[in-house]
Amino acid sequence: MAEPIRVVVTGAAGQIAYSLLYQIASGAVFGPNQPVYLHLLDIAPMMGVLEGVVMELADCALPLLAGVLPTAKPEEAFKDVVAAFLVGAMPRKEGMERKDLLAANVRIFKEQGQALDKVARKDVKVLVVGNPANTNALICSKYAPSIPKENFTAMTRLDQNRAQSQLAAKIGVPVQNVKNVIIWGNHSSTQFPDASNAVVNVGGAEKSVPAAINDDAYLKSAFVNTVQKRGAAVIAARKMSSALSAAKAASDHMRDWFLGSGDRWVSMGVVSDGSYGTPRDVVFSFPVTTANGKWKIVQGLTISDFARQMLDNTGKELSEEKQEALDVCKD
Ligand code: NAX
Repeated sequence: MAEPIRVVVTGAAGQIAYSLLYQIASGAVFGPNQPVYLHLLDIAPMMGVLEGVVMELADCALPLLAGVLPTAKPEEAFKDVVAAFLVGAMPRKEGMERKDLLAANVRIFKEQGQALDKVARKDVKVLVVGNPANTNALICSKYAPSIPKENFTAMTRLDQNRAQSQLAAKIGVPVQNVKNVIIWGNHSSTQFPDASNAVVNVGGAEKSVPAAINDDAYLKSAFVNTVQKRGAAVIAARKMSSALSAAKAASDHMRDWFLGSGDRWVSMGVVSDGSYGTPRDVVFSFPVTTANGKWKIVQGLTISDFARQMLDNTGKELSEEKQEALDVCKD
């Protein structure tokens, strides 16, 4: 058995963490031979609830769970971690403007960036789930200058999984038969779910998804809208936001980053190098491949006029969010 690795989950008393912690502690993320020491961060008023989560983790009797540290102190939570799931964030309250939500969350991620910088391992891999995820990841990285900026990512894997599932259902194949669907841009309603390079295995033969579906209007409108609005549809039905699927997506993202994506592209929000004419230095979701703990943007794809418009639109939103966030950080 390997030595245990330290992994932190923030927002550990919340609903996404409630599913995510089991996945991490059962070996679904770091593999069946890798013990984990879980650090659980939440805010002070949630320590009672967190104690219940700690009890349940013990009651799961998981062989890979080497220990649990519940805390309300970021510097304790981030000490020596190799992986950080930053799930905790301020939820939108009634009457709160988007701007106020951004300001509240940017402050949290500034403070957590500073704490990571001080006490985490320099090779820590950070996944931001808490919204606005892309801009939170950017701010976190900015305040952790001793950690490479490639180590900060934002989650768009839930959007990718939603898109893949929609396409598989439309074609009538199992979900794993569809690959290389892309989420571009922001984890928001401006995101661009793009099936133009996706491929599908139908009865043993590989086909392009646009050829298999043969309905350009569907791929440009109903498909895009369904994926963009899936989060709202889940809230309308469940009266709570996506949690089971969000936790699964966070596990997928971190597992692929640590263990490799194989022959599949995966979408991750990463600090943009300007690829595909996107704004530099915003956290933009691209198709990437991962190997040996590193991600690489898939290059050389053809961008249609429609795609260009969609990429520019979501890029513009990210540039605006970045400016607003930097203004908040000045205070
Ligand atoms: P919950 O409200 O159930 O849990 C959030 C937890 O974070 C709470 O326990 C809260 O006390 C804690 N928290 C707040 N401030 C904190 C801080 N400064 N440090 C540590 N913990 C803190 O929300 P949940 O449903 O778990 O969602 C968490 C976040 O994920 C939200 O921001 C949500 O918008 C975001 N999502 C992001 C998705 C993505 O694809 N990137 C999809 C799912 C989800 O909507």
